[in-house]
Amino acid sequence: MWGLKGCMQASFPGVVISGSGLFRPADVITNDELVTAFNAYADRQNALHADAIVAGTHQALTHSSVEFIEKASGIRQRFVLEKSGVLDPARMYPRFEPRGDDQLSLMAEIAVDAARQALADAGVSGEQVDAVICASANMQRAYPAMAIEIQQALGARGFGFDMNVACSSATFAIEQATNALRCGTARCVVVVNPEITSAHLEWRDRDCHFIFGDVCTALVLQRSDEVPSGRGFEVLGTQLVTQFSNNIRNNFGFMNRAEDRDPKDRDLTFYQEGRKVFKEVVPMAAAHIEAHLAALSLAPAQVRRFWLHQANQGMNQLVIKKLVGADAGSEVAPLILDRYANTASAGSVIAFHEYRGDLQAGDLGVICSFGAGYSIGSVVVRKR
Ligand code: CO8
Repeated sequence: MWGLKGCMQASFPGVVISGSGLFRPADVITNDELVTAFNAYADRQNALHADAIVAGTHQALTHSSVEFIEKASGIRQRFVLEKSGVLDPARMYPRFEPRGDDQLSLMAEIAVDAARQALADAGVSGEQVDAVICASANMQRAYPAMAIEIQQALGARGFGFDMNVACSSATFAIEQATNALRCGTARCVVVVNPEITSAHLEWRDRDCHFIFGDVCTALVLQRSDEVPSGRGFEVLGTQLVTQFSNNIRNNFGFMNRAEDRDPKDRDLTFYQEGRKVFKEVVPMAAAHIEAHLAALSLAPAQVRRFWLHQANQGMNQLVIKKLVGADAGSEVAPLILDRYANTASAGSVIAFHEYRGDLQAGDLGVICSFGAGYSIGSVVVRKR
């Protein structure tokens, strides 16, 4: 069927996730380090504005606390690409050297690293790949698409494109890859999720400075008839939903200059109504997974593993309790957010990457993301 254009397959082949990869930065920031830096920043700001604070025209900043972070989120540390800038109280964001157009960009570099691991895991070479989807909550630049730079670096053929559905970028991309493979427009697709969250997190905001970490995940998806039996996870179904919400936003974009905006305006980095997100998204996510499984004539109790989005331990606890009465952090719903924090779209894929080796042929699993948009994506898989 090679060479068909558009959805022209007479019968749809099965699709298999045949490999996964994970790029993890070398730098780690513990909650202790994070809170020490934040509190030093707050003290500096309060000293700078001491008179205005006394006059009541400027609000004093309050200290952050490790206890709050661990209780409210379950996060204990995060990986970041560059920690010295984040922990510098006079700066509070990472330091990246600008690269020339003739150099591989940073986002492509971490994506290529994760993609090569996933290809090695799948036993596939770069030139066998004929589609690259770069799916992430933030792209390093407007164009050319990150995916095309990654495609070239991998020595892949075919096409590449970028897509952004915030925290659900990975699951939405898995559906696009699955559709391309079923339609015959591709035979081997790489999905990469480079999340450089440290560059668009507001590290100076106590309410959210602890939430995110940097990472890149990659998956290889292939037609099932091209993957040796007994390898990988067959995709049984994908289901996506979106519902508009202003509760998680970032207004950074190409219009800012024309709007004469101050680049330091608070709404030009991540901001959210965390409590509303928590309350609204938990029931949506649990109902979504239940409905998706029901559509496949499956019940949650038949699922061996849920690789859930990794934003907040309490959220996962409620979702998994509602579904199967189990605990988040148990082998049914492993947690990785204690070590990685929220890595936007990569979280559920990290959980899949780290907690899939023990599944036996026939075992069922669900990869599920939930986040900004709102957006929810689920992928039901069966170990081959
Ligand atoms: N230290 C000490 N106290 C604090 C701190 C802190 N760091 N932060 C807040 N407090 C205080 C508050 O001031 C408040 O005090 P008071 O009661 O006196 O007013 C109290 O603690 C409680 O505050 P909250 O109600 O805000 O705390 P919560 O218990 O709700 O916990 C969480 C906050 C952890 C943020 C929680 O609400 C949560 O996790 N919600 C879910 C959020 C979520 O999942 N968001 C997903 C967004 S990610 C996504 O979709 C991708 C976006 C793109 C990526 C962007 C990358 C940068």
